Amino acid sequence: MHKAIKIKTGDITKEKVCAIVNAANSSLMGGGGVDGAIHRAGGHAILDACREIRNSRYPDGLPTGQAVATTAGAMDASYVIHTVGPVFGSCGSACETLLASCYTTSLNVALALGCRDIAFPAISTGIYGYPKEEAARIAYQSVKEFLEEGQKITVYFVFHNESDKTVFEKSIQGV
Ligand code: AR6
Repeated sequence: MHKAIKIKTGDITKEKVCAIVNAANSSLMGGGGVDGAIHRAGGHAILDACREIRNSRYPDGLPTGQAVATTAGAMDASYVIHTVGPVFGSCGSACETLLASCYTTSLNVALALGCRDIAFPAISTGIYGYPKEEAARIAYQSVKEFLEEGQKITVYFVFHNESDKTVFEKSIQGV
């Protein structure tokens, strides 16, 4: 395990880190899963900021694999970084690249904001149906490679329950 990578269980909305990542959809207008939890915990300031981003930068929606930052509103984190994971089965072999891009693009956005720590949920593994084992390998590999380039940021993988955490830990053995 890379020393700047930490794995834990919990509710990502409670993380006291510079940036938490949201597994959003391209509308940026909220949804279920972790997206719903983040908007509920952070309050309307997040939706207001997302509307502004849609109007100014992404009138057609945030493309899959990209990431943008907003305030974290009432949460302890300073920022929410919204990224759009691939819907499993919708993009063939490109899905892997797109999922890896969610992690690396979010990390670059966090660094540009001056963040030295960031928390990720398991992007695309809920409503978007990505197999957890495969998503784990892609997530870990992309973050590990990013850190090996010398970037200084601590990365938390936050799982909603113990069994998802165990699947992740087993899946990244040998990666
Ligand atoms: N803290 C940490 N992880 C969580 C939390 C939480 N509070 N809540 C859920 N998870 P999902 P997706 C885990 O479905 O698959 C939304 O409607 C959950 O157990 O939130 O990328 C968006 O608007 C799962 O492992 O995201 C999009 O339309 C992981 O977060 C769509 O869902 C991701 O599950 C995105 O689907």
